[in-house]
Amino acid sequence: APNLSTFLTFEEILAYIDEVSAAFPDIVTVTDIGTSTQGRPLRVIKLSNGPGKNAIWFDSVLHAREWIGPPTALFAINELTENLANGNNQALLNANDWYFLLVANPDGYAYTWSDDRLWRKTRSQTGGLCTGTDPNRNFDQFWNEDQNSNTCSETYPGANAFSEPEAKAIADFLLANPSITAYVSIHSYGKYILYPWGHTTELPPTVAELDRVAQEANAAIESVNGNSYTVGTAANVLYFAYGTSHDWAYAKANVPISYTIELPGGGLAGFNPPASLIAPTNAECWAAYQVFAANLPASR
Ligand code: 0X9
Ligand code: ZN
Repeated sequence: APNLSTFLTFEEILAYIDEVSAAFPDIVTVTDIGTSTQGRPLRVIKLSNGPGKNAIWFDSVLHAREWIGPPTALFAINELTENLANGNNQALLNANDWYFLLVANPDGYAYTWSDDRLWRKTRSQTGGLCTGTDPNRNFDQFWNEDQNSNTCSETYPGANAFSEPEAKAIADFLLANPSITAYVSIHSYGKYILYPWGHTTELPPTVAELDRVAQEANAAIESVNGNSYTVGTAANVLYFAYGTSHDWAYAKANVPISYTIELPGGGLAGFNPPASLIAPTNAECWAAYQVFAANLPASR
């Protein structure tokens, strides 16, 4: 089982992926969908017990400092492998496939362990004064509509769309795998369930469905610890952002169920909660992740 009593380094997360894939070879497939700027694998773990199913995708720590995300994905993986006998977990695995990119920005994540706990961006050279691009501003839909060319900005979108291999790898994989009909990007912090659009306050064509599923997910969250997340379009309930992954997945990969979830904060800066927050967050997130998975379209 993964160690969920503490935060895990990139290497520890890779070691757990090895462990679970060795223990459950009939269920687990491991694929490197790309390589980070500094050469780290973008390693995806797929859980499946049969062909021909639609799938839900999760990524975490696209923003390096948002450490509370990976534990929630590790918890889900554990439920769908080691804990299959518990509750309805077998039914969840029978119903659809599950993909997890646990460390979407491994260079940044490693840097938050070694140098700067609050680093957010990638670690690529920009050619400008500062290092790093925001991978969640680097997707090629609505990219850089706010015309941000400041390399020192925490939301620097890159010299061009998909300059970052971390963003490009997610996009290529979603396009190559149309069975993925739900996209969930796990972030922190603030307790939000956000859906498109983030680049405009206009509502997306399927807002009724996106809102229904998000409200249901929030109701599931509320029933666990009493926390309540704010639900709505990203631009309306949080702020504008351009070139984000959830807008891209919805608009360019035609993924109908597309969310960014902002988990609870903690610690001085909000991004460094104590390890004691892992267990309650895992419990409420697992409730929400099941709701997302239960709402995959039958086909598309
Ligand atoms: O700014 C982001 O990329 C996300 N928030 S975070 O604090 N984790 O950095 C929110 C992205 C959601 N989309 C929009 N707000 N448009
Ligand atoms: Zn984030």
